[in-house]
Amino acid sequence: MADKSQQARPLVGVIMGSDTDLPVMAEVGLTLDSFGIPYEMEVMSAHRTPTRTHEYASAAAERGLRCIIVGAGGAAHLAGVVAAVTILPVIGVPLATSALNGLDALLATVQMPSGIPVATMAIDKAGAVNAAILAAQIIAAGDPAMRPKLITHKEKLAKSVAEKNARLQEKLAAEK
Ligand code: RP5
Repeated sequence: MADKSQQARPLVGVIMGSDTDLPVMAEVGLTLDSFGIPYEMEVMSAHRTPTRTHEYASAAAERGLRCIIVGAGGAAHLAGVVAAVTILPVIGVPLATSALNGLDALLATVQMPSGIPVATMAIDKAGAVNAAILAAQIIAAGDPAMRPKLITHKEKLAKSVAEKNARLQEKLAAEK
């Protein structure tokens, strides 16, 4: 996936603990692309590159990012560590990269102490997609141009369910 920083100033930081997280975290990029939101993407680790993580998180707000999406698996401390040093909203995506299938990452990401929130998504793909949609909603709070895109997104979802229901009704009618 291309780093969008060359095309437009990134509004969303997307970081992950390892390149092994990329197959799922690529969904964040695809969804941000669908909303036309410029982003940057980087691998860094709360445990393996703590200094880089601290530098990135502490500079993010001043660089103009509006929120940071963080994917990590296992003992997933990355989102919490980032949230500790930025005033930006932090969205955590727990990843099923360990023997515990993401339950470990979910609990590590969601169970933040009072005072340091991490908006924690579902494990893996649904969480990655929803993280990007939540980022769009955060941006829309201060950018009215984003709002029609979110309305269109909801309309597409409703249309797809209506189509599924129509297919089900046809099938049931044919079986009678
Ligand atoms: C976490 O450990 C990463 O987010 C990844 O999900 C997991 C395994 O990383 P690798 O050992 O594959 O680099 O920090």
